[in-house]
Amino acid sequence: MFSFFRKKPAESAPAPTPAPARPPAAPTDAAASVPSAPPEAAPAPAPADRPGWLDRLRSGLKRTGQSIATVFTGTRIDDALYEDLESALLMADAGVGATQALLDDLKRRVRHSGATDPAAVRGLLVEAIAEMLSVLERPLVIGEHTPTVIMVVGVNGAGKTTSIGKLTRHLAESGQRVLLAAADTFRAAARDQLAVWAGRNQVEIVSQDGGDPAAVSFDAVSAGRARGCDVVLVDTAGRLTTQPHLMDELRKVRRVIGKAQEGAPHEVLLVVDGNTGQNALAQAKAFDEAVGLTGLVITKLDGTAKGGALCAIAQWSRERSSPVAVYFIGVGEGIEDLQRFGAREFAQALVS
Ligand SMILES: Nc1nc2c(ncn2[C@@H]2O[C@H](COP(=O)(O)OP(=O)(O)OP(=O)(O)O)[C@@H](O)[C@H]2O)c(=O)[nH]1
Ligand SMILES: [Mg+2]
Repeated sequence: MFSFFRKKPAESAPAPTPAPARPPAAPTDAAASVPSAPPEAAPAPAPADRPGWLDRLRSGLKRTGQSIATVFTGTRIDDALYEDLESALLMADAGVGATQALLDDLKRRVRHSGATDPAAVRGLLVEAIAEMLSVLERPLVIGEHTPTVIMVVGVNGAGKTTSIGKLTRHLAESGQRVLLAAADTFRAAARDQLAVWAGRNQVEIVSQDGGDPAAVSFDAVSAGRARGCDVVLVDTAGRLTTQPHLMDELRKVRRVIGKAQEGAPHEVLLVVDGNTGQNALAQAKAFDEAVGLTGLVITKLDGTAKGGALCAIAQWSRERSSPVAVYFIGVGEGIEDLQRFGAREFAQALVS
């Protein structure tokens, strides 16, 4: 059965310990706290939801897929087919390295299978892409730590706050006690936006009027520990990777979270706009260098011609000592439009 995330019980189930002391900060306003159901009650989203979002992914990636699919409309498997495929993959932002690796793998599969029909080669391409992307498929694990602290980063407008809102819905519906940290302190509107999601999902939020993002994060993680929350989600301000002082600020947030809870944050998620194309890889590398990523969320896949960029990200992820996962993909603005990433589903949608 499909599950949105994996719940792992804490090894020694530590009782919530008092948070370390910090010099007094600006007042914190916490919204209503709703008692949560036991974690064991965690239901997965109804499988009936799946076709809807898959259709949206398919139609979103159509612009990527059409150019790839037209490669296989001929009658012969020849050099021209492979050349056209190479161009189509590059146009879809798969990148030079991943494109070459896919072509080599595909040719090997064609030889092995003895395929003579371009339509069969298309099926083999789906297999090759699915295998390449499989390194990115891993569920987000909640429950190894209390709370599990998830820091969310990315460039401006990537979809961080919206993705946090949607993820909160899934977590809250599964009986997880969630606390949101409004560490985007640049704009009051950012705080308000997160507060709307907190209200919608009836979860707690820690925010400050103005103030320092690291201080808000510290307060939130400390509050999460003291209140026995399962998950603390830290929303940070969008930033360009080319602005060193903003990347330094993010490093500080990460460091200070570690002071509030040893070993935290447990996940550092980069939210990437699916329309970003090849630049997605550059973003991943820059944020990884600054704060050490554990996973990605790719948003706006309901309308992009750049879906191939995931192949480039998969190649990069595979080269790391601990591969970065794509935990979720966003296929729309609605609350149900955040879904777990599936390599095969994605490969099929990309080549359909
Ligand atoms: N179509 C579509 N729109 C999305 C998706 N995810 C987010 N959006 C939209 O993208 C816009 C920006 O989303 P935010 O969540 O505010 O982005 P952000 O990264 O928090 O932005 P900043 O905090 O300003 O850096 C909003 O209009 C969202 O509704 C998605 O998966 N599909
Ligand atoms: Mg935001």
